[in-house]
Amino acid sequence: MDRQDDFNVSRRALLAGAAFAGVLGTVLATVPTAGQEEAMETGPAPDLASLPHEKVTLVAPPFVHPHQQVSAGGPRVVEFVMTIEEKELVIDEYGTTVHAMTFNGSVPGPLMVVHQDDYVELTLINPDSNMLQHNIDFHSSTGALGGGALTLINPGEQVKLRWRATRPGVFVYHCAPGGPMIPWHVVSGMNGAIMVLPRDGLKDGRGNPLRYDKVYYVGEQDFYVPRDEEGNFKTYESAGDGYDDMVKVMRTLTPSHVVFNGAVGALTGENAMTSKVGETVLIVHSQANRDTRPHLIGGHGDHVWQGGKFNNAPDVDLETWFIAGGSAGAALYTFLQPGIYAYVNHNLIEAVELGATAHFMVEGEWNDDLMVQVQAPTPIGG
Ligand SMILES: [Cu+2]
Repeated sequence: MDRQDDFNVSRRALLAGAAFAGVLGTVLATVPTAGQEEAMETGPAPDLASLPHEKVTLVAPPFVHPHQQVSAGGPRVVEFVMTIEEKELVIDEYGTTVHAMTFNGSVPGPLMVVHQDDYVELTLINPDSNMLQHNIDFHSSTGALGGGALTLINPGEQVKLRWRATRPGVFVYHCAPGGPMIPWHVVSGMNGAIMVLPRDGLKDGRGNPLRYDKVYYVGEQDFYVPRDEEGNFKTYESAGDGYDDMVKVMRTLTPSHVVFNGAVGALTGENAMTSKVGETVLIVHSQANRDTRPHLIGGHGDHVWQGGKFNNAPDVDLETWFIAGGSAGAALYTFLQPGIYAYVNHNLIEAVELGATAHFMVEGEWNDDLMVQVQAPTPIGG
């Protein structure tokens, strides 16, 4: 078998997931049969012709596309397009490279924003330049494996899915092409989040409106990069070539990297998020695979939806909040002091050794009432 044949076999095997079929594959296989597809097509199609349609252009995290916090009218059909990109990504300062699988080229994929009761209409494109079959499972949607059963596409295909955003909150979406492919694609970067705002905007637990001046989306990603005998991170010709080694690392449940926005340092230094004293920032934080615990060093969570669901009253004045693996959370904070704030996963080993650290660069006037250095460091007794 020459190299080209080898490539073709591995491509076909990966597309079908056949090379990795196991118990999980049987349990979680998502490829619908014709009968299953028919069974899913129940209920009257909504009459959407009279509703306003809005095309939204997605932007790469940590930024978020422009949107209204309070909806000006009734439900809309919000149209998004996402292109799946399999691409090499450098994930740390040592040049460690992975074959990432991405929604729209970024890890995480872009944050989508709609309002409760809007229809989300997504065109998902899997270009022919990709090697693998992909789909999308929206945790915020209802039915058909979160859309996963209706969106499974091969390279060279596109699909359009529509679902109604009935529950307000921040929710994860991720690729889930069946069996062992599911965790592999998710920990290769194929996840993101959607924010479904209440039509009349966010509220505290007493019905008072809460607004933000700025929103940032921080997607946390665990990577499982195999090492060679000398302990150096390995690189592979293709995602498929690295599959067996990567699964061995994945099964240790010990990530080699835990990062924000796809790479160590992607949100620090020159890439820091910015704010000003007096500005209120909403931080949406997702983790599609693993528990995490965000903490803003030197600040707080004024109002935090730890579970990420806006029908629940937010917690107030939190020091650290919990986001369960496979979910997103949202924290609102008004900066009160200038300076550089580290925003971390407060498992500090993951923050400092594995990469889960971001920075906020905050401008403004220092408030001595909140904190002051009463005496500079001097010799003891001086
Ligand atoms: Cu995928």
